[in-house]
Amino acid sequence: MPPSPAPSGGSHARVSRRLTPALAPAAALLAALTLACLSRAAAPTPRPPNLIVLLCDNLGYGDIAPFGSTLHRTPELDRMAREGLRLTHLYAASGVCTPSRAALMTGSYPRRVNLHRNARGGAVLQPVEPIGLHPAEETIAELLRERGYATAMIGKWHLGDQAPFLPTRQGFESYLGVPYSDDMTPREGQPWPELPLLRNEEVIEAPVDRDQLTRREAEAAVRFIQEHRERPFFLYVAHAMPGSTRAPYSSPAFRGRSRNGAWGDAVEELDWAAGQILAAVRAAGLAENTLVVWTSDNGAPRRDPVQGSNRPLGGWGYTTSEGGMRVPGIVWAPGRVPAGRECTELTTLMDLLPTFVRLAGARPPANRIDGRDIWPLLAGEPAARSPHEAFLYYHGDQLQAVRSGPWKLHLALPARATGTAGKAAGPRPARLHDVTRDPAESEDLAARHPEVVARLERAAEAARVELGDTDRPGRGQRPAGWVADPRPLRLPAATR
Ligand SMILES: [Ca+2]
Repeated sequence: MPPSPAPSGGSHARVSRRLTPALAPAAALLAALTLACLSRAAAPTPRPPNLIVLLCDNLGYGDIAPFGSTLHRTPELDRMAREGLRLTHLYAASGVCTPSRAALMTGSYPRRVNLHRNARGGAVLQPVEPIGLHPAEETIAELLRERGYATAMIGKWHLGDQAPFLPTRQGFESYLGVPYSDDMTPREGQPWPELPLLRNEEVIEAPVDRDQLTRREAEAAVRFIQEHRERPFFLYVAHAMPGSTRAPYSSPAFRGRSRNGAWGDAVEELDWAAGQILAAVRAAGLAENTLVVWTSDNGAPRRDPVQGSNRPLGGWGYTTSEGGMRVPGIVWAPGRVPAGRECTELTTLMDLLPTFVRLAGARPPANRIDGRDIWPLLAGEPAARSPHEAFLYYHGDQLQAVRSGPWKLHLALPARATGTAGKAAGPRPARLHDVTRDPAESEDLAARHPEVVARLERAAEAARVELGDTDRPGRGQRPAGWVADPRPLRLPAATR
């Protein structure tokens, strides 16, 4: 059953209705802020670090040399990894774009913020959707901005294309980018406009020249860094590449240059972009006070012929396989994060929010979140361990697997949600893997370790109570935002 898109009740509360109750705790918040300001005045803290997230779209675990690619040349990321830390058990909270990005921005599982599916039960938000990330959700950008950070977003947002859901309404002082995926272009029977490039809330180009996206994103990031030497900043660059098309885009300087067709060209331009951004940080004299995270929103999807690689992980993007949800991660912060190390502890993109809040000395979010502070792991503290007792693999609304320590249990399911359109496949039995030894998930150890299966099933049940599963609501879910009259994003009439 696809979920009802009905605005009344259910999971998608009207934006306006949700904003009023926020006034009640305002006095308490004001008091807390005043206290925070007073204590800061009494004991001035050093300038908190600049924080940069570089996120790629659909780039696989095995697509870059620091994670084993011998096909793509990624010299800039090689250097970043030599000077920084590789997170080799880093998970996105979903195998698809919108839920993964919602989790990164809010530190919460997609079901918690109700962006685990679109208004028709499909996997990701489409153009002209009535729903988006609820304006009352506190994003990384809002928490850091409140702490005095300059904030900017560049690139693919994909958390709602209507005005109340845009990055500028979620804590970003400026925005330049495409509001959703690079393949969401006009098509028969849909109200989808030409793919727009937005500056803040205004369409400045449509259709945008997709060949130039990575280059322009990198140049805008460099400019932002140059202009913000004097003030701590949070910069979120969500590259639209290699993206969702059969022939990813790259600028002429990179096209036809790799050994892996259009996909490889796009990956190598993303490597160049990372190099430009790190060089700008160094040139601004900010290397000793900046932390950069480079990662991807989910694994490379299955394509014929093959494009990206998730090797040595099993499975493809858009699924709950390791290849779908484990992503490459590099953390670079010279002098703070020790160089040339690997972290094999389980971490997630949801952990960025609480970790950044700690580093910035910002206020933690008022609502419950699922991410944990992983600074002890990033700093290389020898006794540091994963703060996650269990990690949950949801596909759309369905809980499909749980990992704890080395063990991943694919739950027994009467019908398995699959694909990006919310379709269901037949039943499947439980399977247990030690994903630290068997990243391809080929050897089923369920019969040999019934006690582990039972423990992970208990963890799954606890997750269902809090976050829900399929049609069962969870007590910890919060509504998505909703608008009554979604409109396509178009160029202003005068410039069309
Ligand atoms: Ca994606």
